[in-house]
Amino acid sequence: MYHLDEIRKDFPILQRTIYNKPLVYLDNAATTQKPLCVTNAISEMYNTLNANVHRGVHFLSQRATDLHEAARERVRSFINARSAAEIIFTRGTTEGINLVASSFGEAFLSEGDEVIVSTMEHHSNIVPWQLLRDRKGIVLKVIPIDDAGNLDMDGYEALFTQRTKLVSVAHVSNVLGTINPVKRLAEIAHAHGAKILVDGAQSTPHFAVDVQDMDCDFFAFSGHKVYGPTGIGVLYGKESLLDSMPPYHGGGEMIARVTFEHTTYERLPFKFEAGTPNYVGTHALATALDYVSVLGMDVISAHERELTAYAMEQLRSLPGIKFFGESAEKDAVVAFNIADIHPLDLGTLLDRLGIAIRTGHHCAQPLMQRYGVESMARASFALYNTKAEVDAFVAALDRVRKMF
Ligand code: 7TS
Repeated sequence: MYHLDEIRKDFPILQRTIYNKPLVYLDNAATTQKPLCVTNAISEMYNTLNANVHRGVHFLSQRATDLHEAARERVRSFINARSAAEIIFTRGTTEGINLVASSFGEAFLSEGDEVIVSTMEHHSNIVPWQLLRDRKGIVLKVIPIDDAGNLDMDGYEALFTQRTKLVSVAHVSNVLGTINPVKRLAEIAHAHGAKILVDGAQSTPHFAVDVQDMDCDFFAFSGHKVYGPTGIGVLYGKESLLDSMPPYHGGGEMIARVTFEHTTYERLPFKFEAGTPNYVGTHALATALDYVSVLGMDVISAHERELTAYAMEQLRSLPGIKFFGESAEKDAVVAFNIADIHPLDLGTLLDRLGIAIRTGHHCAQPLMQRYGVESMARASFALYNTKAEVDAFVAALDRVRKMF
């Protein structure tokens, strides 16, 4: 059973008010709120176990190292990777994608080689490839989408040539909520001899992910979107592929032996983890993954799907509403505009009523261009949101709409 009242007690921030109104937090795609177990894990780590990892023989360093490496194993099982050597800790999705662009790009891409992304990508899955284009002269190709927000699969397949080396796509769009058919995308990429990176920033918080089943070559996600802390994320890569790639950053932790003439590198995953890792973050992330796993990803997913469908249904009754993203495969994100009201005005007025939504281009300007708008309003749901909150949101929206 899913006891929302109990679950909400785990998130202290949900008890607070904004302008004397109960907080209705619907900006979960930007970042999720943190359960007490996660914030406790952080303070406990600093208060009782803090020491740098992988270098001390002393008790605290060894204990901190154990927790850090246990967190890696926890992440491995969460996304069902084959080996913990395939789990690289990063600062977040953005760093993971930049790592691949830099390192895979260095090893395997040369002038004229092609990388495929999609129209619905977040800027963090566009700009790293453009930087690589500036450095190396690669070609960036874009999968078109239909009006409902589905990838055009024929258009996708038509993009491949002999020069296509990598596909990099979002698992779930942070604007449209579309759940992309990543397993099929991977099959097609592999049939053309290309690798595939899946941006899991918006999938890991919402449903169970299995990197072996989807057969992606890389998978990136952010801890802070899945109830963990900021500043920690994960890049998964297939071991043989990671092995064949050069380091991303140089420094401590990533070396085997250094002389002024020559340096050899550590084995995976340390080769890609230069410098003191965010071992407090990894432990807190593992705690967050435990939290959602105990609730059950399937149960979370069912709750959020129901809430999203309910929100769409309620919103549909408002005159002048226009949705962006109406795929049959849709996750916990609802992007919309209403009549001629500027989303910024909408967001500001809703905020005064205690309701937090996101407005703007959502770091997906090419997607805004696809729909011919500058900005959208977006409500996004998490495991702790309730139907009563959706009702409050819809009522507030109706009130604001009538003011214009
Ligand atoms: N990819 C997708 C699909 C995202 O939604 C985001 C963040 C990122 C990558 C980048 O993640 P980061 O943790 O490295 O910053 N998306 C959003 C959003 O929708 N609103 O704020 C951040």
